[in-house]
Amino acid sequence: MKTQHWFMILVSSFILLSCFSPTMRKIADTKQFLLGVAVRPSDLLDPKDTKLVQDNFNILVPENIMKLQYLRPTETFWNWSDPDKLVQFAEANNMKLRGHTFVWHNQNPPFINNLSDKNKAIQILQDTITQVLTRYNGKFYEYDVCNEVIDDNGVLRNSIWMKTIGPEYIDMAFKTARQADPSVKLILNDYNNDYAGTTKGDAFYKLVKDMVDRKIPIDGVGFQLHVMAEQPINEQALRANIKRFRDLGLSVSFTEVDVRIKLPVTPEKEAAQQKVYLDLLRIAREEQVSCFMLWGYTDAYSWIPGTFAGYGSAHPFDAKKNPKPVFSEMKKLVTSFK
Ligand code: 9MR
Repeated sequence: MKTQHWFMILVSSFILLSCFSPTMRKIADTKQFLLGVAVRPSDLLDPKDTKLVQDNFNILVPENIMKLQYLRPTETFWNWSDPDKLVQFAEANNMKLRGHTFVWHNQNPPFINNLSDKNKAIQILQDTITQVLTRYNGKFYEYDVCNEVIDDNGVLRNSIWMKTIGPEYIDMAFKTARQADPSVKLILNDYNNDYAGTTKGDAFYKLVKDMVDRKIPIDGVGFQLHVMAEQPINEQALRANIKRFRDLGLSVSFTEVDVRIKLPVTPEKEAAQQKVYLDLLRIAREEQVSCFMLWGYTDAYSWIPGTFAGYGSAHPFDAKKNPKPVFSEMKKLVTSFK
């Protein structure tokens, strides 16, 4: 046979194989592994982005649209249209949803940033949570009720909620959420809370344990895990931390995973990044982490370069939205899950 014929056979087998190789979504479903991503409205509008999200993930979290700055920009105006579309999209595609977030020090509208009266602040906090969880009753798998309540020194952050209401705002938020929707898992989410034996990690644990001891309705904790390729995962400290929360009867979610690289990108740095992504995935599976969320899939829309000058390439798809080698390795790893 002529060389061209062999070439044609090879090309067609490759095309056939890639048509029939299961998607990451399918593999994750088969393994009963919740693998998700933070999405923007454009992910649900642009057909190319939509397909990518459908083909790879079985749980979604809104990157920004459910933050109060967007969801409730004034006391009387609610922007339900984007969250409604997200909820419909998730339902149509049989995906789960994480909610993010009610009580935070960041991305609040002016009417919240300007609060000064304690009773008014309590009313806004309770009303916001109740309205959202009434509208979307039973629709969310988990919700970040409070986000980043501990500051980098391991003490309660002096947010607008702390200033106006005092430390009891956290209990109030969880109790209100439980009352509004008994089915959603209520999560306390934070960054740099992932290792046992660090100032912030231990302060976070102490806060959560105290809530559990006092029977505040908290179901789980979120580790954001915005990490650096140059810093290998401290597996022992991460596993010890997951274990102590699970011993309290709580779930642990990896909520905002990305692995930034100090530019320029080199093959060595990509190898280090791959190790971090794979370590986190493996640990998540072995420790029965509730869900594994990527904080965005593509470098095209990344929050990293704007926040960490000199860093980038943090996501498993490149700026043209093509999978990087790290994503193929992640797919292999999920395929190998027992
Ligand atoms: O990715 C989000 C970015 O688009 C926003 O500009 C930014 C504002 O602070 O928030 C980013 O998401 C954050 C998340 O809500 C909470 N944890 C840290 C994330 C990265 O900053």
